[in-house]
Amino acid sequence: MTSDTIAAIATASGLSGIGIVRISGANALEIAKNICSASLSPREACFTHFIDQGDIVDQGIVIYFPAPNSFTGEDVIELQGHGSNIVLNQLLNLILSFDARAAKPGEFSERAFLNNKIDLIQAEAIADLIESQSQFAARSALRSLRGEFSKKINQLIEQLIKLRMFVEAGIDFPDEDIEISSNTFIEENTLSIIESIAAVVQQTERGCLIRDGVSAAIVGAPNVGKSSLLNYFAADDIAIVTAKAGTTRDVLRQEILLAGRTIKFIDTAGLRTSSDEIEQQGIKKAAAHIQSADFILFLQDVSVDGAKREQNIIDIKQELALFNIEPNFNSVFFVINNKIDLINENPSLHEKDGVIEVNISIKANLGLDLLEQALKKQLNLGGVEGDFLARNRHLSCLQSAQTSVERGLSQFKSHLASELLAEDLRLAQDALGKITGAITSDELLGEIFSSFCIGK
Ligand SMILES: Nc1nc2c(ncn2[C@@H]2O[C@H](COP(=O)(O)OP(=O)(O)OP(=O)(O)O)[C@@H](O)[C@H]2O)c(=O)[nH]1
Ligand SMILES: [Mg+2]
Repeated sequence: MTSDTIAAIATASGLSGIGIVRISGANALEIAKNICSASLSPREACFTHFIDQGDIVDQGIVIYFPAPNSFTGEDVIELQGHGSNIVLNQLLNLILSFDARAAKPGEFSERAFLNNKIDLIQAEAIADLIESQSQFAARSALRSLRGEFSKKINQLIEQLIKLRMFVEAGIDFPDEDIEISSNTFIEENTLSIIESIAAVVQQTERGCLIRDGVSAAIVGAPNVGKSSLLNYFAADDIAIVTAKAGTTRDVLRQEILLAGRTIKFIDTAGLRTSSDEIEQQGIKKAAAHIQSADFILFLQDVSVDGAKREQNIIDIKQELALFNIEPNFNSVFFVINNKIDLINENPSLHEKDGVIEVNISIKANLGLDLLEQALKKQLNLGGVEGDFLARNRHLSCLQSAQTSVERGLSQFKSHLASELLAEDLRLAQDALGKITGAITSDELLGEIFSSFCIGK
């Protein structure tokens, strides 16, 4: 248990009906008794005056949550006053004039974690829930907060512990005839753990996409309508659109909500070999964004002679390679043939060999609904109802656990190296322990909680 008492304003600054100041720690109750006129009963909302040496600072509600049944696991007092920055700061300063100090960002959640009220995944989910940008992300963060992700990691850890027991028993008692720890049994169980980890890795990858949002890079030759497409989705004139090729030089980003999910559109400089230094720089900058994009919207102008229709992935990749761009191999490709108004064609959509091809006119507003539906479909493929929210940190720990177990299995298969397998299983368990916080370092905790808001 941490000994000092912390306090912070827990609500956002600004004008609001109610503002909350929170106190946590051993002195919380004593401080509340000093400043509240009401007598306090556990978990009861009491109307009170907040008093500073005889002066009434504000009036409101006080609630006392005695340890250990509080958010932090310590004595917690919540003072609900009026949502005025002046009043709330006065109240906070009054509290700090007793034996308490201002809380650091995330310190309430950190204490909840240190007092085993929540694990690290759940603590991170609190911050992610507060910061979520879409309904889908909020719902998924709530699932993590409710422990659904933690349960999966704990199940993997249990599976690993059981297997480690058998493997280590075989090492310690090699002469005993422990039938169940036969080589086949160990091999089969290790393989089954690898499969279980792989399934959670897949879900975690989706969880990271939910947290970070899906990115869609709009790519293509100059003047094909890339910036017009960005403006269409943003429903605003974010990018300059002109008939002059080479208009966009910088990378432009816009987050848009589609089907309850956040999608980050990235407009890039038109790809062409140019002697203009600014344009070259723009293309270089675009490359990095295109390489990491989840969706690549490859735009072309159908009215231009020689515009290749029915592009396949190989053609597009070859074209991008000319500019040293190698897209992420998981990227979903959309070929968007724009300006069909100029050749009097009807909008349409085809899916072939992993490429989604849509014929549209941004100017004449033709086929944009088809494109939007195709994007929504891809977004939904990426997220299954029941997904939880995850961070890249979780994914890399899971991947490192996966690598350890795979290495252990291959050494066991080729050399019957039980000791090496046992060590790799231990490493895998440690990696998973870092996700839930069973194993932590001060550095990691500092990094995680410092990104929280104050009062949480
Ligand atoms: N006829 C027609 N013109 C279009 C259509 N979409 C865009 N345009 C025009 O094409 C020109 C180029 O559009 P932009 O959106 O600036 O093209 P871009 O791909 O961003 O161009 P750069 O930034 O130079 O690479 C502008 O004059 C647009 O009005 C369309 O569907 N039909
Ligand atoms: Mg442009």
